[in-house]
Amino acid sequence: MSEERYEYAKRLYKRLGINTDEVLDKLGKVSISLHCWQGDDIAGFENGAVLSGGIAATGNYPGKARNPEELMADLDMALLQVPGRHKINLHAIYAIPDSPVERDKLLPEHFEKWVQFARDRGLGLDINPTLFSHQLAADGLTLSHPDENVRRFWIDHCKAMRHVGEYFGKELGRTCVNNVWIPDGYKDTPADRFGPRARLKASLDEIFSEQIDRKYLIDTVESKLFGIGVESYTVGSHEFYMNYAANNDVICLLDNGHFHPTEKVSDKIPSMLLFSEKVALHISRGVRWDSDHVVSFDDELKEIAKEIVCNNALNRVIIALDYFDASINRVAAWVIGMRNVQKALLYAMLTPHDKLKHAQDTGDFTRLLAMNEELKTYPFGDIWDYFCESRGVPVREDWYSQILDYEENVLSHR
Ligand code: RNT
Ligand code: ZN
Repeated sequence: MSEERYEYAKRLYKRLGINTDEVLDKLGKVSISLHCWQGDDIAGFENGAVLSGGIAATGNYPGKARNPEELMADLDMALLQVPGRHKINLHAIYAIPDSPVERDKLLPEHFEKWVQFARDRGLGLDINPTLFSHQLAADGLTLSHPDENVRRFWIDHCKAMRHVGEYFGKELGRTCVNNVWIPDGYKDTPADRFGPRARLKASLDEIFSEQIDRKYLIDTVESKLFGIGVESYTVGSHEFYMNYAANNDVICLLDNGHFHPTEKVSDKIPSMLLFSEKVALHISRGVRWDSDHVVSFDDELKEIAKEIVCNNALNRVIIALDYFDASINRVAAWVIGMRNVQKALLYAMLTPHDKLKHAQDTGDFTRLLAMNEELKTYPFGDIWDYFCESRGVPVREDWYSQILDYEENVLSHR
């Protein structure tokens, strides 16, 4: 069905110098890390701790995953609606040990079931130490805590998780990304801004001191502007981590919900690419104070994709999703975000960058604006439909009826 429309659209894009067959080939190879925590509102399998760390999933849509089996089944259902081969992003609290294990004692074997899951499906795995939802993070401080014993626990946890990540990389033959995000900060104006950052720096130095083959594990550090309850000061700010990454063998992770509302991650990407080999992203959607709405196919997402694609940086920008919406069907939330990131990448690939760049460099801004506006009504959707159809996933909103069936037959019985 969509083939006819594709052939027509293909000719239009060809006139712009774009080979859509090549584009689809390229798009099919882009791997996105799907965050497991959208499936259960970041609850994890430890049973007990409530979500903390200045983040919150709001809403109580029925059917959330309550155990590993349910979460895996939900992930399967989501991935059926998404073209391509991707990765699953795990957090330490999603370990599956036979009996409870403290976070600083977690071992690769506690994640064996995830490796099995990933291997059976040709997926990769990424990991995050969990430095929240725990009694030793109850005051909102972890790696920057003034108490050395608290810092020790979290340092050991982060070290343990690097070994888990190395194991993922070795077992699955795909480099694992280990991302450190901490909630540390203060609600009100701190007396000392320097001390906590000095302690965080020392903690990170110890965590990353062990050399692990970059073939298996890449370390990223994620900054943030503020969180609920930590409005005045965040230890792990963007300046802190950008400098830390520049001086150490780790990579900056930019979450586009973690900056001032008018500050754009799309604009940061080219600057980062000039100075470091790689940059990592948590693609999210900020709405006022919140940074975790389901990713929409909006202007900023398109700009982010443009900076990745037109700077030829698909191999240098590590793409992961990060949001948690508990007010809608959680499986649908995954599908919407994944498909939107792919659409944005496709949209960027269908843009004649050379022509637009030429207009900019020759000062022909009228042509630039005219072209950019006309491109918006090119038959991008026909290319997207064909991509879905040719990769064996539902075309357009057809995926939604599958999710509705799943909701009726599975989710509603939980
Ligand atoms: C929080 C950070 C962080 C978390 C996940 C659960 O503001 O974005 O990435 O969302 O680790
Ligand atoms: Zn994030």
